[in-house]
Amino acid sequence: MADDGVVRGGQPNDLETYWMPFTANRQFKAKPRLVVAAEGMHYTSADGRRVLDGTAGLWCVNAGHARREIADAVHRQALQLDYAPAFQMGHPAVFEAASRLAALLPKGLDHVFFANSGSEAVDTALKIAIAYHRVRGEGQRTRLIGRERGYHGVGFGGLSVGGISVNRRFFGSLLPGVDHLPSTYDRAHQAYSRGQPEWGAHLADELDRIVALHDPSTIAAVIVEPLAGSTGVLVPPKGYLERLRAICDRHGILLIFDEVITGFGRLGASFAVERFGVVPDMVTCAKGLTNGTVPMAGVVVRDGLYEAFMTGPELAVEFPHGYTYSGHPLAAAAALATLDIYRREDLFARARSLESYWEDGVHSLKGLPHVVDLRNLGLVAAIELDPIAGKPAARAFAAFLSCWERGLLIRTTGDIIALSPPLIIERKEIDQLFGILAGVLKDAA
Ligand code: PXG
Repeated sequence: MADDGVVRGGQPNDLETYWMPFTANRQFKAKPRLVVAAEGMHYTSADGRRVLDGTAGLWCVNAGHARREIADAVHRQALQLDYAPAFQMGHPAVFEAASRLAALLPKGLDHVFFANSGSEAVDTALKIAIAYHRVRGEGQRTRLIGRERGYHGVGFGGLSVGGISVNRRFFGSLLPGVDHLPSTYDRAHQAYSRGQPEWGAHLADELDRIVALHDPSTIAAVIVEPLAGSTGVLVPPKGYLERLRAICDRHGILLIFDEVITGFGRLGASFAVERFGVVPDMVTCAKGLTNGTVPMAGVVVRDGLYEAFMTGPELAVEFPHGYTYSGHPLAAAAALATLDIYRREDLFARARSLESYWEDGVHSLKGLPHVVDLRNLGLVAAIELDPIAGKPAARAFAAFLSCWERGLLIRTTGDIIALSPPLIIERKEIDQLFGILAGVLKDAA
């Protein structure tokens, strides 16, 4: 290890101690893939190769890696005010970060609760929903509705409303009183859609069935990802989100958009709220909020919800919830510097202007061996592969390893490859990305 603490070329001598998250630990430790540096669109591997980042880290480095303005802001903040108590105390940067974040969403979504991860933001939003109904005298509204194939992090709340069965099955009965909408995906009707599929708006009507079953007066909130990311990029059918909104309105049910992935320009607009023109009661976000540099997440809440809590004795804590590191000074500084970059470089519009070029790149893979679907929106794409019989996920994982060898980082889930590059990507890098992928898919056949 060099004086500056960065491992170069060598490898840490003990791979066993660290239990890696969502990783095949034994496979990784037998043949480690270490990154030691990053800049712009690229990682540097421990063996000194440049690797094109096709996934913005894990959907978070939207402005590209190693942005000096963010690093400097964090450094300055650490020297000036390293930590401020989050409860009963405040510091200026967190108030500014809240205002700047809310300003990216439509008027009315004007209050922000900070957390440190998407999982915490989701659990916070679910708790706000249930508590909101209680403070206004509808304490029986406790049910939460998620969606099959949804991902809302790994807290017990998010896991309960989530719908990825491999993530749920280890952990018992989870929260009671939860139900799930059907997934919006049906390959027979949607394969090779460019942008939003024409088919599937009617799947939102399943909410009416669930509402009738449980009685509307028992349901607190519906939570969905406007575009489902982790499960393998499911683009909402045209009209689907609009129908969900209308049904929630009819029954007094809160609608939560989990925008942990779709926020901060990923879909060529500030948020999916803007892209689709559908306004929920709460928006959860994380990842791109600080460009992945310092953990931070937020729940942006509609005025009426916040106001409902602001009653009772002035000395009382209105909502007994929060984290030691809610609105951490370093995270707030990172968020402000990140939001400055997004604005100065107009990165959300940049993503929108690249969308059709990106879309053509994605769909150029049609007809390659084992490709069964291609889908895209904004700077997101999925390539779905036919599984190897009896070996689910093996084909996509092999593609992941080949891409890594050839200098491209992709992400796979099951037999789906997901792509979500930093929004600073250039056309020639889009060509390179799909060129490497096409080669990998052809050579694997
Ligand atoms: N909600 C959504 C919609 C997410 O995508 C979370 C909540 C949880 O965030 P935290 O910060 O607790 O991880 C997420 C996270 C992938 C991948 O490759 C996706 C996520 C995380 C890691 C990998 O699809 N999404």
